[in-house]
Amino acid sequence: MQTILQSKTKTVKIDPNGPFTIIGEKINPTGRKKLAAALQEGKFDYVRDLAAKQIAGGADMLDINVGVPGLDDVAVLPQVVKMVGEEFDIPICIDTSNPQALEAALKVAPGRVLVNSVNGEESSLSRILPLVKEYNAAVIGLVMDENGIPNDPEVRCAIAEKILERAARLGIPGDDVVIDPLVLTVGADSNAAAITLKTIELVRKNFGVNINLGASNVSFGLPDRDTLNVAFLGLAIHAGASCAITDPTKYTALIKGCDLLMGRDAYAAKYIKYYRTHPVEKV
Ligand code: THG
Repeated sequence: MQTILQSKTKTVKIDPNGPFTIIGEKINPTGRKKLAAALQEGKFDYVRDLAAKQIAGGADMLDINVGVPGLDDVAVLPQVVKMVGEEFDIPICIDTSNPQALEAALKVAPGRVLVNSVNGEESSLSRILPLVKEYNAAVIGLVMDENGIPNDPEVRCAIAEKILERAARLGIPGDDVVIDPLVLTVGADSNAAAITLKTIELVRKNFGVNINLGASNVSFGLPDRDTLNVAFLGLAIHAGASCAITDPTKYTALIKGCDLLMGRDAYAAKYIKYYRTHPVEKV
């Protein structure tokens, strides 16, 4: 199972057997007032800056989310996707729940994009999947539906199966559906990460498809988020995740380390190459 994404000239392959694919999370105005203001004013220099910094840090792809209350995402999402697609040579993950904004962005995105996301709700399946097919994209499937996000990993897995079946009916193969087992903060429910880790294992065993996580969700509302984010990424990678929407400016070294420790980096070549270009400062 390989999910193949493209930018102007580059190809990224998400593969269950690694190396792990890093999707930069920072073009997302949730909790970022400066970005929210810049998007509302149509000033994209700060977006450029966030794209450049994440690519320098080691991002393989960039997630683009312009979700600010009151902002016209049908107009702004395609503008930002077009700008990033033209000025940076890196595949894009379009992060919106609005099918109209998604279609407007798909029309102007270069290469082959990852649509973030569809879920098990009928309204989502029937509106998002046909767009994925029409624009020859790949898609992230969230394991939630009309009843919300189930606590039982088996029930999350059943929603993954439903999404995969509905995609297959439209001719979208399992290679092009990346399942997101969903992680919520352990600040609200201390079992949240354990449920997600179990779901990763089940989805991987039952379907063999690629698995994505919005990894930084795990630590919302808690102190020292970096420690939790790093620990969770390590556990999720070992459990079988193949990509994450995360912060490449902080966690790329950890991810390269996990690839090496899991026997996916011959002669430690990628780990050492990353270290040479991103030396660790001594205290
Ligand atoms: N699954 C999928 N897509 C997703 C999520 C998911 N997209 C959105 C989100 N969850 C993943 N992206 C982020 C982006 C930023 C943060 C968390 C998850 C974050 N931001 C800081 C905050 O809000 O405090 C602020 C920014 C910063 O300091 O860098 O934590 O689960 N498919």
